[in-house]
Amino acid sequence: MSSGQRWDIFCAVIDNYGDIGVSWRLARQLAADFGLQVRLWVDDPASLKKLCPELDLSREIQAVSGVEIHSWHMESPSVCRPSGRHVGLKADIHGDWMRVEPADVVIEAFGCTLPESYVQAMAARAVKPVWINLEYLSAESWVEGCHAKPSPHPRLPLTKYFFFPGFTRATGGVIGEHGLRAQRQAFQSSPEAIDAFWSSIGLPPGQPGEIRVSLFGYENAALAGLLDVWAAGETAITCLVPEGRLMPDLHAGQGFQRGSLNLHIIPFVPQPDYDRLLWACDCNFVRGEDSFVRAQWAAKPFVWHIYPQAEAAHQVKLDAFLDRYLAGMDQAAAEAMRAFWLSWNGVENPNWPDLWRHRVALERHAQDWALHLEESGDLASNLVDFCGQLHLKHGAPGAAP
Ligand code: TRH
Repeated sequence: MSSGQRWDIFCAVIDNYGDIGVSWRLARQLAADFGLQVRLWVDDPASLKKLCPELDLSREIQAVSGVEIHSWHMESPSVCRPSGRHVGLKADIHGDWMRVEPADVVIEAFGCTLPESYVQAMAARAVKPVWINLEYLSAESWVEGCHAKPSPHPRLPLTKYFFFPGFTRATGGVIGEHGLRAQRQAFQSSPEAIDAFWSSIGLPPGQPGEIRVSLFGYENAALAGLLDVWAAGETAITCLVPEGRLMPDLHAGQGFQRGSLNLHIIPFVPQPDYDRLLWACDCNFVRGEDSFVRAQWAAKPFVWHIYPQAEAAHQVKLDAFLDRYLAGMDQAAAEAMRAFWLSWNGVENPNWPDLWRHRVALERHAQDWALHLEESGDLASNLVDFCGQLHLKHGAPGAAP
């Protein structure tokens, strides 16, 4: 894939910030690290604005961070995905995709369903675009067998490829920008940079002996119990909660002190600042997919609240990740971490003291894991390589193999 090549990413926001979080991060990396011309089509620009405050919601098309962002408008009633989630079919403001020239590579994020007339335009191109369906991240082993598999279109001369993020070399890897480790290490080794970051979100510098925890999430039945344990504990805990649904009655700048717990509501910050928050904290509570990956790159102990799915399908994914992540960790620490994660994803009271007494082992393992992630290759690089290989093999990359 050559620099200057055109890529389209389509993103339908189902809920929360994961779909757009992944799409926006990938779009920025493809533009910044590979010099590609990227258009991001998003059906809910207001969600993107939370992660990217520069976005002007009054404009249909605009360039931000090297990416051309387009509003993508609802055309017809929603359809049901196999996952049980409802998603709309979309068109542009004119409802006429035949006037939009498809890019060289087209990414359909999370099976969001491309507009039919856009697909027709893809098929009409002399050199067919590479068509990628970017799937959700999972640590399950079946992912390796399905990654990069082709699916010929039933009627048109097009092939869609299923690209699975994952944690091994036989998968697509996870998103990780070039130079990320160096950026993180420079930040974490600079007390001035860390203090400047705290100050930027209205917090004083950390105090000796204090533990700083970021707590991003949505409704969670285990929250009250955890706050009680922190309040009753002997160690000073500063808990930073991004403004949102976890504590809907409190707003940025508000908070409370209870026993050893000092809780602050902090602003929901742009994606690059969210990284700094994860890098600066001692432990991070994260969510769905993108914050989960960023916590791994932060190389700090973390706790994942997985996106809940029907019939507890998420439980299998959670176990699969734990099995992979905990392999090679000190056994007592691994058991405490598994128990804590399961309780944070259920309704039992999470046993914080039992987890945190393994702090040193957790920290060491988090650093090893971040290095292991790098070995799997990052998702954007893997995607660019994959599309380049198709191009070499077939000449017309999206044509049936
Ligand atoms: O919000 P999430 O739970 O998102 C999702 C969606 O529910 C989606 O439908 C589902 O499929 C997916 O999870 C698995 O969690 P996630 O993925 O971590 O997205 C949050 C994004 O918000 C992420 O890009 C980080 C970003 N963010 C900021 O940029 N600033 C902030 O202050 C915070 C707290 C988050």
